[in-house]
Amino acid sequence: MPNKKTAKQTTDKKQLDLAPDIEKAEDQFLTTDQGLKINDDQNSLKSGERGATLLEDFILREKITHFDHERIPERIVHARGAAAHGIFESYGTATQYTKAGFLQPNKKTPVFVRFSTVAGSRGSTDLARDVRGFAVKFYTDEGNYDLVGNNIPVFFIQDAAKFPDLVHAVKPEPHREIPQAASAHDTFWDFISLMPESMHMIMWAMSDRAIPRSYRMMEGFGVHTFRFINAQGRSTFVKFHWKPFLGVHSVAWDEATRISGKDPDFHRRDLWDAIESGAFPQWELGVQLVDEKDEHKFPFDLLDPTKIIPEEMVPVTIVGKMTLNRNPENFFAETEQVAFHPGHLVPGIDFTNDPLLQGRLFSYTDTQLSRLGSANFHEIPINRSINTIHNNQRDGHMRQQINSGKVSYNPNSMGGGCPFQAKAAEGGFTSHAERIDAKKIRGRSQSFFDHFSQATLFYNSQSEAEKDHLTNALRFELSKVEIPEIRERMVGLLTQVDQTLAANVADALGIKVPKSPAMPMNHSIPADGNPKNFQPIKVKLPLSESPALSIANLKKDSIATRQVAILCANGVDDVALAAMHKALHAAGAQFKIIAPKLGEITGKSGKKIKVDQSFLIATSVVFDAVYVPGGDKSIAALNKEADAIHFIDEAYKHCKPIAANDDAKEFIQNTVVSKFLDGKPNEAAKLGVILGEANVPKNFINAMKQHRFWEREKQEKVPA
Ligand code: HDE
Repeated sequence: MPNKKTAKQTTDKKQLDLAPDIEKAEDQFLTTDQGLKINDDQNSLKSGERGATLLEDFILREKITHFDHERIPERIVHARGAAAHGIFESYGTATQYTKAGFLQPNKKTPVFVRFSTVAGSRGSTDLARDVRGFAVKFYTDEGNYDLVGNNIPVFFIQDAAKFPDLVHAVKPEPHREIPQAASAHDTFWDFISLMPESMHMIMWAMSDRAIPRSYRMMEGFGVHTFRFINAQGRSTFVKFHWKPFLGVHSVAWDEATRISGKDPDFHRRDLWDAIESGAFPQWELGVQLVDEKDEHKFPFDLLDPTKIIPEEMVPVTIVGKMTLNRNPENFFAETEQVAFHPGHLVPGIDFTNDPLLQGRLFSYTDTQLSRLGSANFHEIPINRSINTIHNNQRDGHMRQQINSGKVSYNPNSMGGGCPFQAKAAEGGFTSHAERIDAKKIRGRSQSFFDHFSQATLFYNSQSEAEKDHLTNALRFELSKVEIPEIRERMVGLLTQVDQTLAANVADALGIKVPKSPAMPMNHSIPADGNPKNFQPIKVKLPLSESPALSIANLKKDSIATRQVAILCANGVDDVALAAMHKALHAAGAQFKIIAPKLGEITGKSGKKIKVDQSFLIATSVVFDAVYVPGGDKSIAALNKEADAIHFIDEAYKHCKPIAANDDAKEFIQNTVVSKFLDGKPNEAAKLGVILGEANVPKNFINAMKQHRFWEREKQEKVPA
């Protein structure tokens, strides 16, 4: 596997140009911000050794003043994130639909990608049940193109006017700033229960997609319908998809809550470590294309951001591959200061009239002005275009560019007419000349009023385990709601998605399923609107299930980068351990040796083995699978470690593959595994527990490919 050095070498030259201001302090003197060499950075200037500090100490004042101003406002949403640099390689499969330079054959374009949670603050946990942001900045030769998407292909609301309401509802309640990074509270569900248009998104947000195993194992979506424009000016509707090479995987909710305590940086660390180890995360970019003439052939509106186009109706065409191969040098300078904007376009891509998208086009520049503090935020290294900038914009806070000459207007003769406008043939951007003939109104099309059919499609498409998880998520969230009327209204809305789902949720809440939902269902009505005209309608979709919506169908035949915990102590069977090591390494998985103490252990044959973690800090929830090799002394030691027994119990509870050699049996008998599977090796194997002597590594790897054995959840609850 390439190491960090190779990773840097593979980086495109242009990527390095993006950060011309990287400061390396090696072999340099300490200086003030004015370049003055500092002689004493340990003591302030005083009137005598025990005297008061002097106001004159400009070195101290500069240091503390800068420190006082180190923080900038966090993003109003998507505050917590992690990012990486990479490269996008175009396959050139969409050239008949778009003239975008970065999508032409074999074109390579540097990218910077930021993943995020939405509701939590900068310091909140990675494992919140939440939508994940998936924002990609392509540094193209034609200017920056930002694909600012999420890991869920739809949104809560249809119109940008409702965004501040949605965000106020989900953020911590204003009187006491509780809860952090969680939607499980009154104000969120109060709003949702009055907004039936959110029901499709609620299905996704309560599904396993909202608790990903890794940023590297999520799909990404552009959400809105955009347009591709080809060289002849023809427009084709397009929806963007990112498909991860590692498949799509989630964690269990109970596990997510524990990771939040044990390692709230779990996703951030996972992304960083994968890149540092040379296991570069990869996605393919796919597009769903719809001819303009087919705009109205669907039973839903392509402009409605609460709808998908099922992949079974319009297949995804793969157009390129993205590889993340370089971690940022500095979190603040890059991950924090990067400014995305869905309005950063290149020729060949354009907007549609999706009313959510249209509102976003205003919001992103506006928010950067207060967050980054200046209209010159495009000059921050991470935001700079690799295409040179020439225009007549001048001055402002923190201007970096030194514009020479006296001409800063257009048209001009004194500057020879420069900079020139570019003809379309020269790459000048022209907006798609969409025909518009309409009255100016505030309103919403009736074609946006079907709020439930795709929610039902999503629910029906889930596996049994996913349905259970979704039901339990709703039970959990609504149990946290304190006002009974909100819970009842929500169950009423759920009856419109699926009766069994509504009944199962109602049961946990100790309430009856209402015969019909509270009326009016929709409270998003203008003052002069008639509630009757705002009732949701139901359309018939041409399919009742979409396999592409279930992550159970999105596994890959691989265990690459999976994390395995190996529990052992002095006297471990190092021959079995070496065989497992070899097999896991060959399959691309990674593992850690966990023992009672740090340092080294000695194997049965006298071999020294380095310990990676002691039971003091090790926790099963950050691993994908566990292996226990035999060795009498090692097993006797593990039997005395309550944390080792808990490790297996917890891994079993979270449905992870577990393997143990025959001579580790005595230890396994002390764990919850024996309660369910003692004397039933065949049943054990079906449930991802590999016990035995022969083929343990091979069977373990096959079990790991399944990721989780959710069938175990049907058993009596595991008290771990
Ligand atoms: Fe955003 N959104 N958003 N959003 N959004 C922001 O911009 C906004 C929406 C998304 O890693 C903000 O720079 C409005 C949909 C991502 O830096 C802000 C509306 C989708 C990120 C903003 C939406 C997104 C943001 C906050 C409804 C998926 C993080 C900080 C009209 C397609 C980007 C910032 C990053 C960030 C506004 C809805 C994705 C306030 C008004 C739909 C991934 O400008």
